[in-house]
Formats: sequence, C-alpha cells, structure tokens
Amino acid sequence: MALLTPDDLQNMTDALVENDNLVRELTGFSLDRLCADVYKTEKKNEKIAIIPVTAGCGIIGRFSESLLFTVKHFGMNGFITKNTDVAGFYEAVTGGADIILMADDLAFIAYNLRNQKIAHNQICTGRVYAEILCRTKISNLMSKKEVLVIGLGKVGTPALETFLIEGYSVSVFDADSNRLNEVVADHADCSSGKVKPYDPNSNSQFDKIFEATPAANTVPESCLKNNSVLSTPGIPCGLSKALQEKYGVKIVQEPLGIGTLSMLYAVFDEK
Ligand code: NAI
Ligand code: PYL
Ligand code: MG
Repeated sequence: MALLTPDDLQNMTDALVENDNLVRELTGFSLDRLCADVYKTEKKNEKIAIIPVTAGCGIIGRFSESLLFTVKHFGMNGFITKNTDVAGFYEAVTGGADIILMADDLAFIAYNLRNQKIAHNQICTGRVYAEILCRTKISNLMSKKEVLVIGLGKVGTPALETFLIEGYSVSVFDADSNRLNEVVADHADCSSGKVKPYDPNSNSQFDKIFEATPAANTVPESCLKNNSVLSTPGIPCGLSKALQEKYGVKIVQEPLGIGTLSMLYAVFDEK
C-alpha cells in the first residue's frame, strides 16, 4: 500500500475543513451527517484511542495527530496513547477507550470494543468518496446516473461496488489491463451496460469522476465537462491544476480525515 508521508499531511487540517464545506455545498450534507446517513449510525460520545504503531516503516510524522484533529473537529472525544503498539493497546483499554484507531503498513483499522464492529480504511475510504459523488447534485437536469472510476485497487473496488448499489452505470479504467479485464468480466452478469471499460481515446465525458490511484495526471482531458466533479482519495491528485482551472472542476480530495470519519461511523452503534 502506498504510505502517507508527513508532507502529504502538512495541510491536512485546512483540507479537512475546506472539504467539509465543499461537500456541504455539493450534497447538502456536512461530512459527519453524510457518514451518519450512509451507515445509519450515530456517535454517542465514545472515547476514541489513537495508538501509534512502530511496525514496518514505523511511525509516520503527523499521522496520529491528524487522526486526533479529525476526531476533535467532528466533536468527538479522543486521545493519543503515550505508549505505542501493545503497550499502547493496554493503555487504551485500561484507560476506558470505546474505539481503537491504529495502523501498520498493511492495514488501518477502527475497532469498537463495545459492539465488536471493525472497519478498514481502504474499504471505508472507497465507500465514502463514492457516496459523496452519489449525493452530489448536478445542475444539468439531463444528467444521468453515470460515473467514471479510475483505479480499481483496494480503494477503487469498494467505490465501484458502492456506485453499483446506488444504481449507477460505471465506466471503469485501470492502467493494469489484467485488473481492468478482470473487473469487467466479474460484472458481466450485471444488467447490461452497468460496468463497461472506459477508452481514454473516446469522447465520453462525465459529470462525475472518481479516482483512486497513486499516480498523477490519471484523469484525461477528454473525459471532462465544464464543472465536472472529481471525488478522489488518490495521492497525489490525479487531475492537473491546469485542467482543473480550464474546466472549473470541483475536487473533493483530502489525505486521511474523510476516510477516518467514514471508519468511525462504520463502527458506531446503529441509530
Ligand atoms: P492500490 O495499489 O490497491 O490500487 C491502485 C490502483 O491504481 C491499481 O489497480 C493500479 O493498477 C492503478 N493505477 C496505478 N497507476 C495508474 C494510472 N497511472 N492510471 C490508472 N490506474 C493506475 O492502492 P489503493 O490502496 O487503492 O490506494 C489508491 C490511492 O489512494 C493511493 O494513492 C493511496 O495512498 C490513496 N489512499 C488515500 C486515502 C485517503 O483517505 N485520501 C485512504 C487510502 C488510500
Ligand atoms: C491510511 C493511509 C492512507 C494512505 N495510505 C495509508 C498509510 O499511509 N498507511 C500506513 C499508516 C502507518 C501509520 C504508522 C503510525 O504512525 O502509527 N504505523
Ligand atoms: Mg480521506
């Protein structure tokens, strides 16, 4: 998995606040209300422990602090354990934590000690960025439930499934042609045209675009319309600044907090 760097997180607090405002403008929901609607859950003043983990490449500068900012920004009660790893887990549990947030290089999880619910960052990130796009209101009344998904990995695949559940026709693309063909074949039984391969050389244009790749410049000019909306957890951003300005594209992109909020609402109790 592509690991975050402290640089990726440098402007995370501003990005979270800006994206909360942008999502409200696009969907009518604040980010936490959108997550509560997606998962049909609600926070109940749970105590959230963030445990730094030294495994693998070790602690990432600003990672735990970014999680704490996210927790507090949305009015929740959180703390970073003084100890790391197992000692940190012991400190969290004996300190009365209801929910644990911790990440090694392979998985970032939320675990609710009370209801035993567990959530995975890549799944929850794909779902929430897709749900933001599904709830985005497009001024063009002729706009159909169509979306372009670029990147069919551990984040893009849950996003694809979310779009299908929400009744979207999905054009899919991935630089790995084997992965692209596998996804199209896996969905061949879908009602016709629900999942089809996207040809970057075609002139298909989209109001709604989802991207989840670790590469830049993955969103081709040919797929853009004026005022297209790009929802992308991908780092770095897959759309160049020049194309964003040329087409007035609104971009929902933030390095960690939106996905973390989605994980928390995935493990809260049902309403
Ligand atoms: P992954 O490696 O599982 O999937 C990435 C997919 O993108 C692969 O299928 C790969 O073939 C495809 N790809 C790579 N370069 C491409 C290109 N130039 N054009 C089209 N497709 C291309 O990675 P994962 O876990 O799905 O993460 C995707 C991105 O999302 C990464 O940058 C990761 O850092 C980021 N991420 C961001 C989060 C957030 O909260 N903002 C949370 C989790 C991941
Ligand atoms: C969850 C992020 C989103 C993109 N890549 C994922 C990543 O960087 N995972 C590694 C997280 C390691 C955290 C480190 C710490 O500071 O506790 N073990
Ligand atoms: Mg995020």
